[in-house]
Amino acid sequence: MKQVANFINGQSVTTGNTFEKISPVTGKPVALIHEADRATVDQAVAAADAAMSGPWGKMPLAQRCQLLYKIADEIERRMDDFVAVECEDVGVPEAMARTIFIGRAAFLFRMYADQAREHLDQAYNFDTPDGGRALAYTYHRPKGVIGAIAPWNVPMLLLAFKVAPAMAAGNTIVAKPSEVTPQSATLLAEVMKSVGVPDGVYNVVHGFGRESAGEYLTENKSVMAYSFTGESTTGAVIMRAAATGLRDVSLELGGKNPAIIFADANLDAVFPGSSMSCFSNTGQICLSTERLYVQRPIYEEFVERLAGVASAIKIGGPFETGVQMGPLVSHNHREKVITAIESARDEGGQVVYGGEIPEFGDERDGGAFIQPTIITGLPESASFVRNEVFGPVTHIQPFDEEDEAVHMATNTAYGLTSTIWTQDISCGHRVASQMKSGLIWLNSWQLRDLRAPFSGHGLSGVGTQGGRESLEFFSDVSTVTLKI
Ligand code: NAD
Ligand code: 6OH
Repeated sequence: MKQVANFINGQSVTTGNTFEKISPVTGKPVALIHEADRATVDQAVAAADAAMSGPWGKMPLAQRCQLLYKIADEIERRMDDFVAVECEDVGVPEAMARTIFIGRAAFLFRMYADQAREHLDQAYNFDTPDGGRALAYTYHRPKGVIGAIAPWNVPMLLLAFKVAPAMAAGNTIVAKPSEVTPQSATLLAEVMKSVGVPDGVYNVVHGFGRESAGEYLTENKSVMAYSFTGESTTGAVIMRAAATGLRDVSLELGGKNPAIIFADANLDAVFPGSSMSCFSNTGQICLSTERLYVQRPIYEEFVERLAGVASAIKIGGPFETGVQMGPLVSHNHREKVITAIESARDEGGQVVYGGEIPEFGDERDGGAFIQPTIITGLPESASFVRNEVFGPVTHIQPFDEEDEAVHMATNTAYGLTSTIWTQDISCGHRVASQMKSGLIWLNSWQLRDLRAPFSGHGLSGVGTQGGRESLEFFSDVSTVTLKI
């Protein structure tokens, strides 16, 4: 079987301890992953630390940026290889892997190269109290070794959100991909090597969280900051570990994202938009919508039509013609989603569509598939309405007045994204101004300029990602002031 090794100081590093990567499409093992023990993780951090004092640490910004461009080019040249491993690991339809998972990841390496040149240093001249002038300018220095701990839902893109700005700002990296999706981070190591990134700048360690590579990485005090994407509870554990030595954290965490659909909305746009926001990547996108609030005059029609859209979604493996939705990422995760749907039934919810495991009559029956699922009739206090499920599930609730919708939409400890559908521009902006979330969409979903800031409020995160914001996180800044 295919073996996936760690990557340290430019070399593949195998360990005596392997675990299986199981296909979410068939349930069969597809690769053996070499789990890093504490000594292997420490070796990766030491390599990253040493690389800060090597050619990388002395490389001028412009040259670093040229390397980032080459990485983007090489990712695109090897697009088919990346798409193959993301499809194998996640089970996502090929077209989505190509455009979002890998296409956007390549884009990020170019974007951060441009942004680093534009934003890293600033200068101000100003009046002094004695009537003279002074000049203040900044140095942005890399923080050092960055621990990049990534989730399984959009593996390459979410890793690139960390690695590209961290490298643009001159840092070195130890990446810990999810144990469920280990392959694209390892393929990225091949890219780094082939374009001439100095050894030790980008390292990969494989393994789990607790008592494995993730925890060992958070316990190594030579790591100066952690960029983490994953569950809110894991974020809290990492923040606690990073407090030792006062190391910095950037946390992109879970969500329970609402959409408010007003009766005047353009329904021709709302249905494809809502279907995408609830079901694309099998609901496993942090930006996904799990709560829909629909104004009463269109509520009945809306539920019926969305159920129709959900029932027409073609479910299957990544490379099947016309497939729109793949499996969940793993059988473990499907158990969690099924448990959440059962809890919704127990709490009085009606499953309007879905909730079942589809039958194919072939090897896909061994996979982790589930139907897109629409539920109605739950109180706001129900666990299904309050807690993130992270599957192709949504709850639809009617509302009468704007204030009521705003109240229900914001009645959550999370604050990642909100979506508003209305043709009344004033209403749209009024409601947007009251949403407590990092991203707010009006009449669209997932439309992003990746230079724009993105932060999670409340349980959804700590810190802000974006062009300038990410570069700031990965830098230590000094201000030099000179009296002229
Ligand atoms: P997770 O928290 O289980 O795991 C994320 C990563 O952390 C994995 O690499 C895992 O091995 C590692 N990890 C787990 N425990 C650890 C520990 N104690 N110490 C160090 N590392 C540890 O999350 P997941 O299940 O992989 O991802 C799904 C979650 O991620 C969802 O909650 C989703 O909302 C969230 N997410 C958020 C965003 C965002 O931008 N806000 C984006 C994508 C996913
Ligand atoms: C978290 O899952 C974020 C995903 C981001 C995107 O899919 C995107 O396209 O920006």
